[in-house]
Amino acid sequence: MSADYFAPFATVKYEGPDSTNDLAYRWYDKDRLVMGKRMEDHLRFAVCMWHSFCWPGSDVFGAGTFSRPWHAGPNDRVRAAQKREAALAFVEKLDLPFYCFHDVDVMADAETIGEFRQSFAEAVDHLEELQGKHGRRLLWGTANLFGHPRYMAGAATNPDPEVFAWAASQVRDALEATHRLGGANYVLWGGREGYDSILNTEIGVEQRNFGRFLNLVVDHKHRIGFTGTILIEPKPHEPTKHQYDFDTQTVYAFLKRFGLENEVKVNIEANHATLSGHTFEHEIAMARALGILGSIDANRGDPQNGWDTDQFPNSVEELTLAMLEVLRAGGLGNGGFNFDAKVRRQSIDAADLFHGHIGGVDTIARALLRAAAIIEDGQLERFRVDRYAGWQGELGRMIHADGTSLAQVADHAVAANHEPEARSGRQEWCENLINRF
Ligand code: XUL
Ligand code: CO
Repeated sequence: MSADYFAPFATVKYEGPDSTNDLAYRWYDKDRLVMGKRMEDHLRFAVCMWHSFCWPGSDVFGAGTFSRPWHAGPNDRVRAAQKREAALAFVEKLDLPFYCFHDVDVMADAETIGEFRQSFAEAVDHLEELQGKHGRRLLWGTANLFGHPRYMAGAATNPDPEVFAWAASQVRDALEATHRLGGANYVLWGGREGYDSILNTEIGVEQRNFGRFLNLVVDHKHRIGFTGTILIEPKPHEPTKHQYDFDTQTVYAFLKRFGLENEVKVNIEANHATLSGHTFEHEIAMARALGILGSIDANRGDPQNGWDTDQFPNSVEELTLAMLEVLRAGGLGNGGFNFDAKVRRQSIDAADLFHGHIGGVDTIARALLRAAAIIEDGQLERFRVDRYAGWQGELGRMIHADGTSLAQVADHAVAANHEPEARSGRQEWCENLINRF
């Protein structure tokens, strides 16, 4: 039985930085108060089903390398149930509060739309029971609108409205399941919403349909009384060459165009941020500035590879900068840190799943401690506030006052008749300061 798969492992506990136990947390001390809030409540960690329980360790060159019991044969009702049981037991062993899934991650394979709905409904009943048994919660649910061949040309942006309707069926069921399971958010990653060749693509039609789909989803959320947040997960390329939800700013423009900027936020993934040519912290800071920071998919890419390698986070340096932005935003609200990360293909043991997650948890926990110390120290924050202080003064207020014209602002410069005083941006001072923590 899959429940036994993790039987040799004890529940992972905080043992502090001097622990010699590989299966302990050194920095994640869930009840420790950081800036007045428990670490567990700051971070709201989640384990994802797809990488850690569904992916068999295959790549484009070779077959699955993992021999988890539920991979030994077709994904039927018995094996799907084993997988669900193992997943929730694992999250409990890690003592993390949340998990995340796509519909197809948790259910048996199905042929027809009727079987699909039936199989998913059965899975949701079981998940409800398992959440109670293992004391775990759902950070977010989603529908997989990219894996099946019917979605090869997109889901909401497919040239065929019949495919759009199939996607609507999956999202209706996944959204209602998320609601029933008490999920905190619902995610839409636009898997194949984009295109490979402009020769066969009508961007205008696809964008309009994409906006229509999102409006229908938001409307349904309100009809069923789901109070969680709908999140879009930006990604610039892969699988399609041009993904429509390129990055946070692109998503914001899309939301504005379709009147949804107060309804939908973003789920920012570290590896997607770097694929778009941004840093992870840039994407978080942008979402904060636009008021749409929702949740985070924690992982990392490989600086030498241009694709989505989805490795577990392991750089405290990098995560500190991301965590500074999260703290400046006042936290993630009902979002959290979901490990959208997978162990490497040669990491075939159950222990490797623990090492991946423990390393990610400790990296992020340590980054939280550093970021909080930087904020509490106050020097960096004071420097930034001071740099923009002019905007609180007379000229700053005049520029923003209703009725001020370009000519009035221009006349200020003419009347002042002097070069503005140059001030250092002190980048190296800032970098040195960060390194002291
Ligand atoms: C794909 C990805 C997805 C989403 C959920 O790159 O990140 O797993 O997080 O569909
Ligand atoms: Co993701």
